[in-house]
Amino acid sequence: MAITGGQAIICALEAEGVELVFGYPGGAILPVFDSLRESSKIHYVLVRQEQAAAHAASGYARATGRVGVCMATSGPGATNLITGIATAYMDSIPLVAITGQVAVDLIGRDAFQEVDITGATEPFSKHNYLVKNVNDIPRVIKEAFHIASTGRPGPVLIDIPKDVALSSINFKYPDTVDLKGYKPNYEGHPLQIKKVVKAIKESKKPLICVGGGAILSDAAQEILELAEKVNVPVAMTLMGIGGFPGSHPLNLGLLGIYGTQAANTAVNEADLLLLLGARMGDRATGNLDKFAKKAIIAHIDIDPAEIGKNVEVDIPIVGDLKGIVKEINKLNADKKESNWAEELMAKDRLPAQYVEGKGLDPKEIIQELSKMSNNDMIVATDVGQHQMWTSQYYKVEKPGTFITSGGLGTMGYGLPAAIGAKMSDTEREVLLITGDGSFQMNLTELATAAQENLKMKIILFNNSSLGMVRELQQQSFESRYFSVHMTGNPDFSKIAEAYGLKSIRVTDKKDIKNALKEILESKDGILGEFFINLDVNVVPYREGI
Ligand SMILES: Cc1ncc(C[n+]2csc(CCOP(=O)(O)OP(=O)(O)O)c2C)c(N)n1
Repeated sequence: MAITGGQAIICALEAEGVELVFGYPGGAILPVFDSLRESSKIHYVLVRQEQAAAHAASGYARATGRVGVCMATSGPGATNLITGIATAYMDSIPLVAITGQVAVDLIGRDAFQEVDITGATEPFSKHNYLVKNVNDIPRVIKEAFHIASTGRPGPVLIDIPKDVALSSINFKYPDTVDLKGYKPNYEGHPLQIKKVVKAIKESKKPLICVGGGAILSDAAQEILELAEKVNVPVAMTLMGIGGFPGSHPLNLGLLGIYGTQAANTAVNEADLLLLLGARMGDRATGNLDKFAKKAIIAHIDIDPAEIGKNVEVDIPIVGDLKGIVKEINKLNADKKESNWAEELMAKDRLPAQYVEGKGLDPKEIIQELSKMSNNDMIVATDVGQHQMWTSQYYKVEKPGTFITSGGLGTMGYGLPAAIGAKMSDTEREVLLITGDGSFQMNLTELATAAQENLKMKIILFNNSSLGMVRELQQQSFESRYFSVHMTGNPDFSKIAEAYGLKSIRVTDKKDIKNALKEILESKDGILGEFFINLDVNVVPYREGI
């Protein structure tokens, strides 16, 4: 039976098992939306700005491991998606973004709301398509989901001209994908795996560094087995948080410029460094000339382009982390007698920076929260000091329960990503930790949460500043503060109230625990605003990196 291109898109999404689409309408995408309206299988979520649709799809993807889907119209709708697509690309998050486009014969003629979105997103999408023939729709959607979710995951954009979505097609969804030149390699080379095991056996000071690939490849259990079996300490990158239990005695914490002294010293002293699904960006390595100079470095990653890109590698292995670590575990490297990094761990990892009397201590709030909350709760953050304090002091125990923009560092990511995570399972506890700067970037999404009846829990660290930038100005520009004072901040409790959320304001140290208890136990949506000390910095150490 012939259906329209718009209907074909929705049938294809249904065939992919899509249950949620986040989007915003406009003229060019209307033929698709008209079919989306009729779907009984897909729940559609209208956001308040397209960027949030991409972030929400990303939050959903991170919480579920499935492909997130967002939709927008042509021109400004599509360009508003860009930040979300780039954010997902940098963190290897599987997304399919569908945009409307002007009719095929208008392309290139500066038609109303025309923008070359495939050209614009080319450098930061895993792949993209401009579909000029309605008969290509089933194949393109099948390929898009395959590309987004296999190998190293990432965002794929599909641009659909309006006339294509209105044309008719005899719909048949393909069962298989055949993409020449795209065959991700999952099996690690057996000889390389043997080399790693030999290196582990010979090492006296082995160290594991876990990256986001551990979560994407669902390898946390295998990594735990390896670490415990051989007694190897574990450091992690920001994206690796959750890839190894936060309170495990072998966990050294975050690596890099915002990392712990223990993790950074361990990298300097290790004689073997196993990089597991970590792309070793500059924030994780610090000064490359000093990075892991005493170590043999083995790097396991699904993306061959990552191996040797930043850090020189002695034993490269391309393939799926989960399967490869399983193989390493089978080859039985003996247990090391001593945990060589124990002494490092015993040291205070991140000394208190608190100055009494000028607002609350963020470290204390996060540490209390970590103690009081359950392991299943998803914590999403925005970007800034609060993000780093959360990654330093909140003990994330399980993969997929820490959602943050690591690679692009996108302020405004937190709220829509938390909404996406919450939409994946509304019974699930989801808590957003944000700053007054980041929160204001996308706080209109509180309306999306209200519309979906989501009981959002939000902790807002209010320092009336763009704290992270202020800290950089303090350290590198002799405290010449500029453009970091958030004068004109609204009364956030009134904002919360306006969107139907309860709110509490915390200014006194003695109220921290009760406030956190109230937030954690709340069955309604709640915003807890903590007035924190502006003089607390994130960077405690720069030595050793
Ligand atoms: C979209 C975007 N614009 C600018 C920045 C640069 N930036 C990084 S952190 C930061 C300040 C964040 O302030 P806030 O959300 O209040 O968090 P705090 O650092 O105070 O905890 C800024 C401006 C960014 N990361 N993202």
